[in-house]
Amino acid sequence: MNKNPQTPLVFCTILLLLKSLHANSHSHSHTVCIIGSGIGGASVAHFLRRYSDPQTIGQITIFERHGVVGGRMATVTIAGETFESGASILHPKNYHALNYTKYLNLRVKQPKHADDSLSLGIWDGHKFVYKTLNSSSKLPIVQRFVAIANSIVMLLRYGVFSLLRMSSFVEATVNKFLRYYEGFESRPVFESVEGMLKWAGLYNLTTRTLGEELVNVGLSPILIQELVTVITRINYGQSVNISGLAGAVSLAGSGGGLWSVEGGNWQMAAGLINRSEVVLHLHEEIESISYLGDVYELNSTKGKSYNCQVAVVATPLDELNILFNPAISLPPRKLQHTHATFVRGLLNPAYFGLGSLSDIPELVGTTETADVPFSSISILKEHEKDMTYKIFSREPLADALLDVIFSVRVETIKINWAAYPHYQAPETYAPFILDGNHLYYVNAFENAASTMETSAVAAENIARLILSRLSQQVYYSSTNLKSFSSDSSRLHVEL
Ligand SMILES: Cc1cc2nc3c(=O)[nH]c(=O)nc-3n(C[C@H](O)[C@H](O)[C@H](O)COP(=O)(O)OP(=O)(O)OC[C@H]3O[C@@H](n4cnc5c(N)ncnc54)[C@H](O)[C@@H]3O)c2cc1C
Ligand SMILES: *[C@@H]1O[C@H](CO)[C@@H](O)[C@H](O)[C@H]1NC(C)=O
Ligand SMILES: *[C@@H]1O[C@H](CO)[C@@H](O)[C@H](O)[C@H]1NC(C)=O
Ligand SMILES: *[C@@H]1O[C@H](CO)[C@@H](O)[C@H](O)[C@H]1NC(C)=O
Ligand SMILES: *[C@@H]1O[C@H](CO)[C@@H](O)[C@H](O)[C@H]1NC(C)=O
Ligand SMILES: *[C@@H]1O[C@H](CO)[C@@H](O)[C@H](O)[C@H]1NC(C)=O
Ligand SMILES: CC(=O)N[C@H]1CO[C@H](CO)[C@@H](O)[C@@H]1O
Repeated sequence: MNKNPQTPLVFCTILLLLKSLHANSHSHSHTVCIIGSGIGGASVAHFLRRYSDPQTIGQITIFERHGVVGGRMATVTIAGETFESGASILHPKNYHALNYTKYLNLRVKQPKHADDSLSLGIWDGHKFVYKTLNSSSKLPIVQRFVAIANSIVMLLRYGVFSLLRMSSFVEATVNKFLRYYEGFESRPVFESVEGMLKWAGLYNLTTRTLGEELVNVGLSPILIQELVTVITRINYGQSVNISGLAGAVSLAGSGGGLWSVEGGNWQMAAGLINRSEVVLHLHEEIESISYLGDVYELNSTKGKSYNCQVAVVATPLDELNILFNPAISLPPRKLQHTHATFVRGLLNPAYFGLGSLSDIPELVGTTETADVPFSSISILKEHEKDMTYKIFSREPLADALLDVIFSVRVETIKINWAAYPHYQAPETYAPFILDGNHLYYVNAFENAASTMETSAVAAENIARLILSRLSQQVYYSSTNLKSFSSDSSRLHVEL
């Protein structure tokens, strides 16, 4: 068969050539350190792997100060059952989260209530200014009738046109956001949050407050003061003084088709990290990041030191003491703290001036007033004799106060979240590239809106930004590696 004796030799030469090429390119693969294992950090790792090869991106290391991954996606166990304690709901058009769920074989969980069957009351500290009827009937026809009656009450109070204008404002904003899922041909790599928002037509919404924006589009003042305020207080713990964009995102999170991941949203981060060939360091807090000329040196509180060519900050820096060398400068930003209190027990109807427990709506929202110590109370689960509730508040709830609001309290768990930015209008933004080199900041995007999906969208852009800037660097700095650099510039064009 082997008529040409030279074939084995040629074959060997090719093998050697391939091997040396491989070794060469490997010496040019870049190491990446990511600080934070929330959906932002996990998404950066995922998209770096998806958009590049091992010749470009070598080892990826994620540092997490806590013993679990997921960050603000976390669960709490009360009365033997597990609930989301941080980020809980996803929108039907959160396409990265949907893709993650599919890719990781996780299951979608629908909320226990169809949207029109959840009873809602708006509490102003003295009375319910608005309350849906409670239908205890199991007959579908009765439920349907109650739902219609509730719709009529709502339309009468808030105005048909105001409600329609509100929903078209939200829809228009969601549609603009969908541009971030466009392909690489039409979607550029963004070097700044402003650029990213302007491209999608969302920037102006961050220059005015939600209140101003909604008055502008013609909403009735009562709709803004009641229903809209209830929603921004639940989702961001803040008033309608948040930016129009954060407000639209908040309102979108009160519509239909909402979902979560069965067993906990944190599994998205866990799964992405598991599948992205990441070296994960749990219980390891980074306390300093120093640029040494060609690498970043990350020191941890364990006294260890790690070198990486690319460093990604995937956590809000506002309440951290990471030492940057050289120093970086960020616009001031405060985080809104949300206290999530989980109670197994029974609410006290007398607190709400009501005669019986079943008169208390399943979701109690609140207006913007100093007279209410909480933002919302909702029923997570009805047990045989009592319930599990979730309360959001801006300040911690003292036990003495809880004993006034509840007539029975068997178990209480309190969590203080540094939850999301305290929004303002006009917003200012930290840069995505913190030092002009390869130090990146995913959570600069949180001033636009803070959600699991926006973190994923920002992270996807950061992954593209890293690859695009690395390929430019290689292109300009290595003239001797022709094939590699031309490959990289092609990568740049594709990205
Ligand atoms: C109560 C609450 C309710 C919310 N509800 C929703 C909701 O319904 N839907 C929604 O989409 N979003 C919601 N959000 C917002 C959502 O949780 C966040 O936008 C999102 O999870 C942020 O993800 P991240 O990866 O950017 O940051 P994080 O999840 O905060 O991850 C950062 C990680 O970095 C770690 N870290 C910090 N410093 C260091 C260090 N020096 N060294 C090592 N590790 C470090 C932290 O421990 C953390 O794990 C809610 C948030 C809260 C608090
Ligand atoms: C979701 O996954 C599909 C299939 O892998 C892919 O075609 C699509 O672009 C992904 N969507 C997003 C938003 O990444
Ligand atoms: C945003 O506002 C500027 C200045 O008011 C205006 O010129 C521009 O057209 C607006 N852009 C959008 C998308 O509305
Ligand atoms: C909202 O902003 C207005 C104007 O700055 C201010 O008067 C009002 O007190 C703010 N409301 C809240 C609840 O912060
Ligand atoms: C990690 O992913 C693999 C599949 O790639 C799976 O078999 C394994 O169970 C996963 N491990 C965890 C802890 O999720
Ligand atoms: C980080 O650790 C290294 C090695 O221990 C040390 O030389 C360096 O000074 C440390 N950097 C900072 C900023 O503390
Ligand atoms: C409409 C409706 O079903 N209302 C009920 C709400 O709950 C109270 C207390 O159980 C009942 O008395 C009402 O009839």
